This record gives sequence, structure tokens and C-alpha cells, in this order.
Amino acid sequence: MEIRINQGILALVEGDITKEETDAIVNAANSRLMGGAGVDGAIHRAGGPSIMDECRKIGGCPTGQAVITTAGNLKAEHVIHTVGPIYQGGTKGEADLLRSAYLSSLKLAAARGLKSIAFPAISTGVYSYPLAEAAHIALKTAVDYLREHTDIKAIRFVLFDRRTYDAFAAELKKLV
Ligand code: AR6
Repeated sequence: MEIRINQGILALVEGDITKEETDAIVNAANSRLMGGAGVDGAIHRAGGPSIMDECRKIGGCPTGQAVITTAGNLKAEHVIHTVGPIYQGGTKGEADLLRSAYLSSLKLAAARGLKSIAFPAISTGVYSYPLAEAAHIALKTAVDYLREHTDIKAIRFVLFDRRTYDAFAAELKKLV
């Protein structure tokens, strides 16, 4: 599913983010930037050890913020590592932190002059964020960004399974 918003394209695809050819792919990291399971593990495995070397030098990233490294052996040029919230019932500021993870990544990409970015469904795996709510926040942040800015031309959500793709597609239809 693909829609034009202002001067940009927002796309939903089912697939593996490590195969993306966007200027940046986004990693759903942890605040120590030490690697882990899920998409974080997949990105470090496919990209090779240089990404972790850079993460070690950066040292960490608070929840809701983002940092950038090169992308080792991946086709993308950069990896933006952001940290989504661990879902704890929804009363611990999780929604604001999740929005901030997406927005910080977009702002960092734009500040580096990057034109295309691919996101996974941040916080919806190990961090247990309810899928429909997380999809709403992710897409609203992306749609608003494209409406308000013209620097980034393509935002892709690369969703690992059909259930996640369907949840994002349902939320996008409600938003636009
Ligand atoms: N491409 C795209 N999406 C993927 C891929 C892939 N190759 N692999 C998994 N996903 P998660 P979180 C999906 O758990 O919830 C790590 O240990 C996955 O199916 O990767 O933010 C970190 O180090 C799900 O839909 O991230 C942190 O400690 C989505 O990516 C913690 O997990 C996010 O699931 C972060 O947890």
C-alpha cells in the first residue's frame, strides 16, 4: 500500500528491513545500544560488526531519542538506532515516547540530508506495545511529518509479518 502525501510517499510493505535500499533504515534498539533479539539482532547480523563498533563509541541512547551510524554490509547507507518504550500498561508516557522515537529518527535523517527512510514496527515485539495503538502512533507521526515538511521524500514501514502489515494498513485507512 502506497500513498502520496504532499511531496512525499508513504509506503507499507511486508518484508525484512535488512534488505531495504533506503538512505537509512531504523533499528528498534535498546538504550544501551548493545544489540539484542528481533530486528536489532537481524540488523547487526546482516550489517556486520562495524555497526556495533560505532554503537559502542556512541555509548547509549535514551528512550524516545535516536542516533545514527553507518550501515556496514547493508544496502542502506545508514542505520538510525532509536529506542521505543517498553509497554507498561500505557500510563508511563509510552505514547509520547513512541511518537518521539519516530519523530527523532525523522529529524535526524532530515538533518543529515537523507531523503528516504524505512521503519520497523518499533516497540511491538519484545517491548509488547499493543499493535493497533503502536501502528496509529507510527503512522500519525509519519503522515504529519510529510504534511509539514518536504525534506524527506519517502517513508517506508517494513513490516515483518502479515498481522503487523494488516494492523498498519487498517490504521492508515483510518488516518488518510
Ligand atoms: N525486518 C523488519 N521487522 C522485523 C525484523 C526484520 N528483519 N525482525 C523483527 N521484526 P522487536 P521492540 C519486527 O522485538 O519491540 C531487541 O532485543 C518484529 O516482528 O525487534 O522495539 C532490542 O535490543 C516486530 O514487529 O523490537 C530491544 O531490547 C518489530 O520488528 C528490544 O528488542 C519490533 O520488534 C526492542 O523491542
